Amino acid sequence: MAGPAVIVIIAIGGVIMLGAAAFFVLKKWEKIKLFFKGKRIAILGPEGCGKTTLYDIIHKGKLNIPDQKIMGIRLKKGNILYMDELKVYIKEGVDIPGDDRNLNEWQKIVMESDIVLYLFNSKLVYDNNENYINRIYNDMRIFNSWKKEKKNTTVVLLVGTFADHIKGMEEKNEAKSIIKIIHDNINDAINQGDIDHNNLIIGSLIDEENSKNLVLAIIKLLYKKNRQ
Ligand SMILES: Nc1nc2c(ncn2[C@@H]2O[C@H](COP(=O)(O)OP(=O)(O)O)[C@@H](O)[C@H]2O)c(=O)[nH]1
Ligand SMILES: [Mg+2]
Repeated sequence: MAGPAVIVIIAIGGVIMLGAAAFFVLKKWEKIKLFFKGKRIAILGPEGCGKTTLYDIIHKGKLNIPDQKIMGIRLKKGNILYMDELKVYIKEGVDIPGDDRNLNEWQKIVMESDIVLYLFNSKLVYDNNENYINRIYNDMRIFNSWKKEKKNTTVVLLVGTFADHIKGMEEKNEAKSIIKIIHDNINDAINQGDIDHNNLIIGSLIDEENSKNLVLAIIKLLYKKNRQ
């Protein structure tokens, strides 16, 4: 069996191809560091969606960007991005249990963060799993009610993981229609959370290569958003 290769990480609003996000982040690394310095990031989401895995990468990860030619420009060999240079305060992913337990704790975490990375299993959303989608909807509804109440400006990014479990994601055009289905399936949740429709990234944490691309896509999206 061929190993999983999810080579496209897609953000609504644009396909972030393998390499393109790496190129962007490498080029802007100094500015990106300035942007992220001191930011408080929380990783939340249902159990098993990859929070601890992502935390480990952002907390202490090293992203090795291999020698490659992108858009006609050859990157230098041996570029390593050290994630701890971002100097973010990152809260290890906390499981949101899907019921009303610990609501005060979630509220505190959401309200005290500049950025919330809300992870979810994109395969379950793609399969239109009603319970799972309702649950995301509910979480977004609650987040939004807190945000409104406190006039809070926390940015919520929806990060779908487990794209490697979806057949067809390794092919660019097919991946585009898959992402559209995922987007449609959580459209109500996005609206309920009053979340920017561009704040949706789908990828995988199955291996180093995929994780790297997902993290780069997250960094690129957050940085670009800030520049708008
Ligand atoms: N195939 C696949 N496995 C993943 C992905 N993300 C996380 N995992 C695995 O799922 C399990 C749960 O991940 P973990 O980070 O502990 O999830 P948490 O409960 O949200 O902290 C671990 O065995 C991970 O290696 C993914 O995108 N694809
Ligand atoms: Mg965990």
